Amino acid sequence: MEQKWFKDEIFHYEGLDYVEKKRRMINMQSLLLKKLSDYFLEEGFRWILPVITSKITDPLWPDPGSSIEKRIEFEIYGEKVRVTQSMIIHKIIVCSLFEQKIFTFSPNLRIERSERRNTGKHLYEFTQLDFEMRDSGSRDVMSFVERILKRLFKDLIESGIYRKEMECINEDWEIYDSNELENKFGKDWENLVSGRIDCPVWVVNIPREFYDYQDRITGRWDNYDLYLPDIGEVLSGSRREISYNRIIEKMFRDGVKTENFRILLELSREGKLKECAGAGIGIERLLAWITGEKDVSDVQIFPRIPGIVNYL
Ligand code: ASN
Repeated sequence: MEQKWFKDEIFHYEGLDYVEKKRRMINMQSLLLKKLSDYFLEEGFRWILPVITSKITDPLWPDPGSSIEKRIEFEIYGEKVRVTQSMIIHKIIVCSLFEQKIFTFSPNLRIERSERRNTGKHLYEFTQLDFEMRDSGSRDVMSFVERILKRLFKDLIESGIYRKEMECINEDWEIYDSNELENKFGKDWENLVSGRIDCPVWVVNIPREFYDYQDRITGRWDNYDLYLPDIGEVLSGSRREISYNRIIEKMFRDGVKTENFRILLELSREGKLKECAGAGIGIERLLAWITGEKDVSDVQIFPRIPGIVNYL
């Protein structure tokens, strides 16, 4: 594939308009990062730096929403390491062993299939505001998220940045079960929901990776995603699975290799994993939603569109 400077070489052809657009985006990005980090720090979270390479990363499997075509693995110092797909395992460990509440702005590399280049919602490199809370459950995380996002919307409206749906700050956001949505919209519910809502909505009980808590008897998943109008899923998280037997059982069920998760398994066998819950907010999607950009890559200074490798 021919290499590009930026998407459509717009940087060369559209000159100043393009530069001005990117500058506005950088300003908004800077404002958003400042506000979010202020809210987290004020709520008592500790800010940690991200990891880029590790022997352990999120398997992103099984997950109905994922389309990973390649997991990046290489050798350093004679050891095989992976590039972070999400810091989920690190978050659970830090939260269990060291600090009650933590957050990080974590770059994630997810080599999505090229077919996703036109969705306007997928990137092969993006950043999540990933956080974790000890002694907490789903309700705690969901109400915390509503609190900070409503605060953000209110602050944005006050600074003259407006979207109609930002007015959804005086009500509780609705909660739908993924089964209910599948019955209503079919298997493709994830892509249809965002076009049919006027306020942010929660979707719960979504079958996916071993680290999300699943009730052994009912089979119900204690997890949640937040959908925003137009842009779709902007946050995903769960109460965590900390029981050694359950983690092992689910890894076998899903064909996830246990040797890749040795430390996590040791800690859970020794009873050192604490009850915790958390989530990750997709920064680029949130920014695209706030600015009304149709394509999430437009908010990146150096776009990372699936299937397209730029010069920068
Ligand atoms: N950040 C998500 C969580 O906290 C995990 C992910 O990105 N796959 O559950």
